[in-house]
Amino acid sequence: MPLFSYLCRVRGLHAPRTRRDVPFAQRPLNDNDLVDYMSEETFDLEGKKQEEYSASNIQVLEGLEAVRKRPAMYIGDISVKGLHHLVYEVVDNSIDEALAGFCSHIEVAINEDNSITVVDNGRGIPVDMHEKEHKSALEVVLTVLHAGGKFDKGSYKVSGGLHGVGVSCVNALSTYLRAEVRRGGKTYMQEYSAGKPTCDLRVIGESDTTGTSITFKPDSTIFTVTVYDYETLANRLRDLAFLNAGITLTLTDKRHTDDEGNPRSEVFYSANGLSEFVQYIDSNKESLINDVIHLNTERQGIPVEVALTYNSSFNENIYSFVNNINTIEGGTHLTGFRRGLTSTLKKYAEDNRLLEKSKVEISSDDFREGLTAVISVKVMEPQFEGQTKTKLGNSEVIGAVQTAVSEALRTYLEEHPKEAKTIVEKVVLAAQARHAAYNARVKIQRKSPLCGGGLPGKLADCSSRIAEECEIFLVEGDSAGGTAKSGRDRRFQAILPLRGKVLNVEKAMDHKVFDSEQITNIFRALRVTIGTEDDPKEANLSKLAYHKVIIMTDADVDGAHIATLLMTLFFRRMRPIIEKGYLYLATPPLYKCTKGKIEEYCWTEQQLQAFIAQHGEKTRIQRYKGLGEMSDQQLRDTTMSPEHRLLKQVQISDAAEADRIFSMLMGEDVAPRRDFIEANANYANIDA
Ligand code: 0RA
Repeated sequence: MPLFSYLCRVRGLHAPRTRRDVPFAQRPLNDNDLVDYMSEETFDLEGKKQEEYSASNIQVLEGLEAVRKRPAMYIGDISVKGLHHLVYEVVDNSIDEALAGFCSHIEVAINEDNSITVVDNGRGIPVDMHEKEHKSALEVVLTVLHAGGKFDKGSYKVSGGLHGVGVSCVNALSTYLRAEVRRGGKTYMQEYSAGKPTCDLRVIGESDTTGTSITFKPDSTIFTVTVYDYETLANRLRDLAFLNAGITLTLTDKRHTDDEGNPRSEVFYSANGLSEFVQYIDSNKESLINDVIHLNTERQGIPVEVALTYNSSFNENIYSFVNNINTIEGGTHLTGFRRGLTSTLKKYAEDNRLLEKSKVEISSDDFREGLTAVISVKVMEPQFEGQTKTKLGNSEVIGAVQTAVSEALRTYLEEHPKEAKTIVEKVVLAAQARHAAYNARVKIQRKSPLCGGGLPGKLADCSSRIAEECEIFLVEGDSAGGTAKSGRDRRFQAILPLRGKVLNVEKAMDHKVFDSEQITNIFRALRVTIGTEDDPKEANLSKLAYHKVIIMTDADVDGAHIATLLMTLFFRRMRPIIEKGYLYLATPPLYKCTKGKIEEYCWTEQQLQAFIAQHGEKTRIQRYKGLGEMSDQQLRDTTMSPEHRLLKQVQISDAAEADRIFSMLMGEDVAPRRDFIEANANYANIDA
């Protein structure tokens, strides 16, 4: 497997979504490839389709049959994300029990058959008879939609997955579910299949402890992927440990054992919550101040926890959560945080006459350069808005976060004048750099304006102007670029050849980025502008000409490096392109095998061996060292044409983890990079 696909798939930034569109060729698929069949089969919760199914429809289709009929409506999708969502749904119930003060340990196990067991030491789900339903409370929780919080009205139930649908949905979507409750001196058990009980609730033993254990096996007739990804679950449990200080979460993978027979296992625990979260995120960066500013309080009945620090980079890095849900699109809590930060820092700097020597005007972005922060609020009735329903809308949260941040920050600045001065100096530098970048940009745009004939000379554009169907290949090297040009379908495929190394934007300041011809060519080809007066860092995609941006590099170490540099460029400067799912990696084959008239392309060593085993001796094996070795027709057939190619979609599953990895891979410090590559060397098939 090429180095880059490992780097971006298994860790924070991964490219798991492969399109099933290579019928004739063998493809590099194995259990670890998180295959997704999203486009046709998945029902999209967001967007237009949702409107067709209003609340009234849900009531008509009452019961768990509705969940089985329209699973994506309840858990988002039926592929990788939805599969992992089932685990979060069960764990969230245990987190609620912990937040209520009754549970301290939550254990998650991936069993050998890819079923999941979640065990907690809470009070145990009640097992007494529920009057109205004529069922045990446990059975109601497991078989009635949204029944989760019914018994505990007074409790503070705020944890909950994005869709907050409850454990009954998990039951509906599992071929098998077993619940064990330890409570009142006894152990109770009941089993289910597809949401229906297969036996009565019964006592199976005694117990001097309390707690709940849920084992479930996702239904493979519903989910397109049924193999759990360790890293994905580990990242979520790590987040939960930081977000809920004091709770111990463990993850055990029983599918793989080491030489001594021990399964892979990790414990996630944080005594200091967000303070440690921020340190973890910045662990590969050079810090600017030694402290993490941490506040944990309640304003207007809203629990607010914030931690922040500064590093020497030029990136702003804020992660926000509402009820333990990562609010990728931000919202009112983020607004409150920014206002509190800007106004307090500005006032401190003015009062102490620290801004006088800066000759440039300071904008609010300047206060956030090098900032890493995590914001976590708990809101009783959150209103989620935005494209992916991950933007908090509750307006009362603005003031709560703003005052909490202002007070804590003011106190910190007053008590730490040395650190305060360091931060303000960084802000002033950011303002000066921004002005320098602006000037550099004006210069470039005068030379070759972005709009009106400002396309780079090397771009071989496509003829269609419908962005939704257009693709651009960013191709390593002029010669491969030439092959790609003759192999493409010029109606909707554009080619931009890239010569030499791409600037590492992780280390470069803005004006250097806009000085790089390579990078400005990419911006101009895509018709992405960056740095308007209103929002100097935000990429503007309103004129984006292609909805597929495909990185096509050689399948060797250099190619992997170029792909990583390009992904860094998109991650740091055009993140919305990744978030919208527009960034892809092409996967050229490694071999072409020929036996008589039979021709097959191979992407892995295993496929090659399989071909040799099947066809015996006298097979001709052609090893592709680079894109340039393929003819235009071969490149089209294997890598470019939508009928046959395999594209990996680059996704950000966990922005904080992706940030850490990019900082490490692309930053100054060599040691952690070497450790990472060594640790993953068995995955990274570095070519001889
Ligand atoms: C409602 C009431 C009580 C416990 C729970 C729910 C509960 C649910 C889950 C789900 C996973 N683990 C859980 N642990 C507890 C207890 C009410 C009482 O004991 O008075």
